[in-house]
Amino acid sequence: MSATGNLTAEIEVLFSAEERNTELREEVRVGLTSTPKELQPKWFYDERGSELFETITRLPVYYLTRAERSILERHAGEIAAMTDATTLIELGSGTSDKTRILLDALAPRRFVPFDVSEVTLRASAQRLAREYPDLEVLAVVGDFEHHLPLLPTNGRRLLAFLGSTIGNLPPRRRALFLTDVAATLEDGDAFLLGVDLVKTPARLVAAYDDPAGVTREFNLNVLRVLNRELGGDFDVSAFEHVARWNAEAEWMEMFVRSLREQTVRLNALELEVAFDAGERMLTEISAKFHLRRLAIELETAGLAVQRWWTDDAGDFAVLLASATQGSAKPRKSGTSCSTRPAWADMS
Ligand code: SAH
Ligand code: AVI
Repeated sequence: MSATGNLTAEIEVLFSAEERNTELREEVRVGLTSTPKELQPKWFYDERGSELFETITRLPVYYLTRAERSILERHAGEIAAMTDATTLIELGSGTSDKTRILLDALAPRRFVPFDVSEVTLRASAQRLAREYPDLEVLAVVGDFEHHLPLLPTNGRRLLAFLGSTIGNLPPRRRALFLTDVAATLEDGDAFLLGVDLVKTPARLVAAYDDPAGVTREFNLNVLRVLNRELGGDFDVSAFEHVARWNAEAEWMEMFVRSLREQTVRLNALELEVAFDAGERMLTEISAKFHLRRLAIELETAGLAVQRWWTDDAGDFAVLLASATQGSAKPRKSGTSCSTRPAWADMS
């Protein structure tokens, strides 16, 4: 692919539909037969789920996206000067809406949006390729908990993980993810992380239980995903949306709660699942952070925070980090190792 004049994005699939389906089956079986029951939030994001998330980002009560956008608008120039990256990689990119601020400031040669949700990724990558004709857009369908070692290595890279999506990982998986990020970074690469900060429970609960009911729809949509993809017969109207602040863990929790005693069948899993009246199934945690504690967490994983910025209200933060001295890998000089796909080192 030539580096300029591209109006179409290249798409690489690391997480195929078959692998996704296998993982969905395994995770849903484990989650629905556990006590308490739970589902992984990555299954929210079918086409409808991604659209609902986009609507959430525009809700007055969902301050996260606006706060992060304001930080990027104010500091993208500084971020660009500090990183001087020629490749911007975005994990959990979704529609890459705020990322345009970084693309404008950095003017990188290549953009790599990376997401588990193939439909949304394809559409947003094509849109970006048309909007930025000089940008090489290489979209990667992958899981950021599994596929970081396969990211393209060529050029100085800025690895962005925005939106506080890191908060959707429980602490142990978050630590593993950050260790993976540190192991991925080479000399001169940087990691840009957006995180939501601890604040009053009232504001947090309002952000996850909006009066228009969009978050409710987003949450319940996961049951529709299971109905469609696993031959389920969830009666979505027999469940309600619950959002609550867990003060001890300092995270928001979303559940779907069964309104009555009922049994749900998932044909593809040959599984029948009984719900008690009032029983809750966890569908998402969304951890909220304290900056200094988070900096220590990053340090433990092998990442040194260079700078952080917050919005005027102190609601949200964006941190810039690099691999700690001695842990950054030396930069490869365009060679590819045998376990990496050829495109990963492409110039
Ligand atoms: N970064 C965007 C979108 C956040 S929504 C923003 O700041 O607004 C979370 C995104 O992460 C969704 O697009 C979802 O499909 C993606 N995602 C969730 N789990 C993932 C995983 N394990 N691997 C890759 N992408 C994932
Ligand atoms: C993507 N993620 C960071 C969002 C969050 O705030 O945890 C998903 C979301 N859940 C409910 N509203 C938005």
